[in-house]
Amino acid sequence: MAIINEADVAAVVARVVEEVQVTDIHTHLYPPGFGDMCLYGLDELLTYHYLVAEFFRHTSMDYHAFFQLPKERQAELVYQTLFIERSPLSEAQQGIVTVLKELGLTVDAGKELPALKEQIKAIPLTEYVDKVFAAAGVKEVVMTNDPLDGTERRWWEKVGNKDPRFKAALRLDPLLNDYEMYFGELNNMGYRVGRYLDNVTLGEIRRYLKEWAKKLAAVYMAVSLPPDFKVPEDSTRAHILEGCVIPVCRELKIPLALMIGVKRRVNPHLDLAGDSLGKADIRSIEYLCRVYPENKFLVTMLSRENQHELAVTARKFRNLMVFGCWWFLNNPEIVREITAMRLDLLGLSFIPQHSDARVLEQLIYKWKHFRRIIAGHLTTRYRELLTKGWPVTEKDIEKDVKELLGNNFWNFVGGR
Ligand code: RAT
Ligand code: ZN
Repeated sequence: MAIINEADVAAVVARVVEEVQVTDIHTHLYPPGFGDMCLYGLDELLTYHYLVAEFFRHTSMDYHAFFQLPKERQAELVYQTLFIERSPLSEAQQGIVTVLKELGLTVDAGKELPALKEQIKAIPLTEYVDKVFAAAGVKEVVMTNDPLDGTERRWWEKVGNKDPRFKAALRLDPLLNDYEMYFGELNNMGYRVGRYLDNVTLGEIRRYLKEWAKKLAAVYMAVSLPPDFKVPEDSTRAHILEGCVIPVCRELKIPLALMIGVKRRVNPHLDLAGDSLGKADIRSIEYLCRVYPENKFLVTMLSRENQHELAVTARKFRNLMVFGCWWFLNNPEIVREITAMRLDLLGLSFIPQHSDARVLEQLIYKWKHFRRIIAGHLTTRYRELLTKGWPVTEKDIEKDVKELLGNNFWNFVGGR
């Protein structure tokens, strides 16, 4: 295949990045077969907790009064405040505008919300899901699945997932972070666990993990953790992690995803929008990767201050795969900075982004915005190679981009 000219690099990279079909390794989406759990449409988009937090910056409205309103009314208030009364400049606001554009919706001069909703409603759901996946350039998404949530569990028991584009991940937050509150739910599900972690209880927790990872066909297990997360430690969380989660992941040969640095409910009145972040201690990741070389760890951290040491730690441990610019880091300037640093330190051996989409159409803007950034960085790097006389072909670029946005994940998980 022909070697690319320096003058053509930007266009070739842009095309390859545009065309690649992404594996989105962490979302909160559900397949259309899961009824109300599958969120889509403008009411859901406008009440995304990222936007709700921004709405409250501009209003003195009582928190409780807002959350009591029907979703449609909440969406109208957010739209009026963040899109009509002022220009939508933030990343989450820009995201809505990108979605409208990419779906080909017509925004009339009055920017009328009902008219926009009508245009979406006109498309049948199954067709709509296909349209969104196509517009986002996404091949498949990994969900966040929690059998300890009764509503979700019933979907798995009664219906199951029939859409192969949606892969499961067994989420462990209640088990690891709130065991005291949830061991009763495990009893309800037939697991003979107690409040204290004796051998019977640990064995039953392992049985729960094994059975549900298999039932879901989970591609990995995952947990979000606070900034003060520490292992080893004499705590319920650390004992369940080392005594149950790690051995079961090893036995099933699936990675454990650690999402570290979230401070839950800093402002509980804000509900999901009330979480914040803090810097975590990298030594716990070093410990896990060193002591459990047969286990695989997918890790993302929420604090900007942790990013450099996390990338350096991945240079030390091949069982550590860094992924994503998570949540408050998913803003263009920060994504640009983190992605450049990871390319410098790790070459192609990381997973640069995930969407964290909760509402279907968010796939469109999260990936559209990220593609622009990764294309910029890759263009600069290939241009440098050509300047130095290193030949680069279109095939080389295609292979690299596929590695970053899909193959790195599947190879780490264990191939398919
Ligand atoms: O990004 C988000 O929507 C957060 O609320 C969290 O869901 C976070 O991504 C998580 O998975 O805990
Ligand atoms: Zn998430």
